Amino acid sequence: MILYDYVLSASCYKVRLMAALLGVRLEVKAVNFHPARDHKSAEMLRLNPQGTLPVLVDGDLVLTQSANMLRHLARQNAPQWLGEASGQIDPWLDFAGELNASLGMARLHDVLGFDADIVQVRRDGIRQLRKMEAHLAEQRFAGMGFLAGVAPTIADIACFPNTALAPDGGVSLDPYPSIRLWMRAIRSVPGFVEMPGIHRLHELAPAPERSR
Ligand SMILES: N[C@@H](CCC(=O)N[C@@H](CS)C(=O)NCC(=O)O)C(=O)O
Repeated sequence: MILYDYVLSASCYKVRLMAALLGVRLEVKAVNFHPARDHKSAEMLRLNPQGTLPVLVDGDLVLTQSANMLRHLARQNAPQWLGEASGQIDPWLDFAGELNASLGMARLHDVLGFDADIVQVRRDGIRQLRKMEAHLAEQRFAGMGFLAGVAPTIADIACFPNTALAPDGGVSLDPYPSIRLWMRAIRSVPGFVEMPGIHRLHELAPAPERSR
């Protein structure tokens, strides 16, 4: 499986993280998203006319949406990551798309100088974080540490990166204790790998072998 990847992209990291947790080796092809904008090159547009990263190629199958990539990896390798009912998972995959448009865009604005209505995207992100905080607090009272139950699913992997990177877009995570506990739980899952800005839980432990 080939992943067209940019190391600083939260959406690409979702796929690298999922693959690592499942022990799936990916052939990672680095695309110079910034500053070269190679994701808009003729070669990349032939692969993905939407001109976005990540792109996952598995034989004849070309996937251009990270949510579908997570579904694909889980279906093939560990269906328990799909959760007990898609009705509990799919709304969170949509929610992850909203986080990408708010917190993700705020970060691209602050880190890479992207054009954005920064006040609006931060406001949207804070509204979504409050919603996630309320849900995770309820989950915790019910004895569940993850978005859709006692075990992590693709819903958690989809929502985790843009949440964890929120401070890079000027949005603090200090007001959200349940979110911070949830992030800690994700970072504790065996096989967890980091990206720039998201560290492993035990920073002093030896780095796990990367799944590539
Ligand atoms: N819906 C897509 C969105 C991915 C996305 O936002 N990718 C960004 C990079 S992090 C991108 O390629 N943006 C194109 C651009 O800004 O030119 C997914 O989840 O895979």
